[in-house]
Amino acid sequence: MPHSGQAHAVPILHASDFSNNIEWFYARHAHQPLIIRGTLEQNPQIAAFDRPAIELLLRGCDLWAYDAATLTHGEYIKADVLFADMAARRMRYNVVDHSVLETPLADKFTPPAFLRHNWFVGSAYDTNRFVASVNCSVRDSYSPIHVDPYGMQGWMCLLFGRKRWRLYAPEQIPLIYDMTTRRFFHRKFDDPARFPLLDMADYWEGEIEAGDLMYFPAGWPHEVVTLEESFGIGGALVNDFQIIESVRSWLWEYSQSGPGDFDFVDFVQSMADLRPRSPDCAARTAVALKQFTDWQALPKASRYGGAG
Ligand SMILES: O=C(O)CCC(=O)C(=O)O
Ligand SMILES: [Fe+2]
Repeated sequence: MPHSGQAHAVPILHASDFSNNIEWFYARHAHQPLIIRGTLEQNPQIAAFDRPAIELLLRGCDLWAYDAATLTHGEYIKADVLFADMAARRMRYNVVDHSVLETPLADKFTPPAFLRHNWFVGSAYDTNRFVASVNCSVRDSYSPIHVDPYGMQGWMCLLFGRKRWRLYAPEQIPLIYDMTTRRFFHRKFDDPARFPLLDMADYWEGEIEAGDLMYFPAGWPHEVVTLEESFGIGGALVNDFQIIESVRSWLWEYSQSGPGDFDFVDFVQSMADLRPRSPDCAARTAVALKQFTDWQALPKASRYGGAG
């Protein structure tokens, strides 16, 4: 009998468990997904926002929205259209990475201290847009398995609603990914017979609701079901605590689909020079960058599996 994958519950912690101790967060907890309660207590400006308040605040905004069933086909829509859809229970759009900077929410939410050491903040590249995003999902939206780009760590804090997350450690990727099409298993559209190793994948599962923050480490594929219409703020970060994992994940992404919008390695190098957190962090960054130079030194055919 092939062994079947193990299901784990995402551990639940309280924001005060690490208070401002970022070293403790990364050393003790951040190697796996976490649900962190109590984040909104530190954000009274936004904690009081309910559905009508959000609707009022975003009225007239253009939001970057994906197809709610597939997380593909992005386009700009009016927030008013999205809220009308929510009221009518139409399932067309899922807003998951519209930058907060383009909304009146920009100054209203501060990520918890343990997530604020983030090289995306104020870098010389156009990375500020990744720091925080609006998430606005109609009920039953489904984001199929994907890895966030650039080996980003991620988080999402809900103001209202409910979402169920399933996350996979990076080493599970070969079980849930089709090398021939370079795509992850899509639970709604793919025949599981094409993914014979799928049931062997270990995963972590957890639900978040108002006031909960889901955190996941660099390079972890994930899928998300919106169980009730939801609104939240999400964010992405890269820093020297997980820079080895970030560069490894980005190299994988690069080998599958190209380098992306900006020179990630140049970005890592410049931030490593500007913002080393500690000698340990500087050493980790050196290891991370060596992964890249070693890879670059390979013949092109082996870098791209012969297809690039
Ligand atoms: O909420 C969703 O549907 C997807 C969220 C997600 O993938 C993310 O925040 O990285
Ligand atoms: Fe994601």
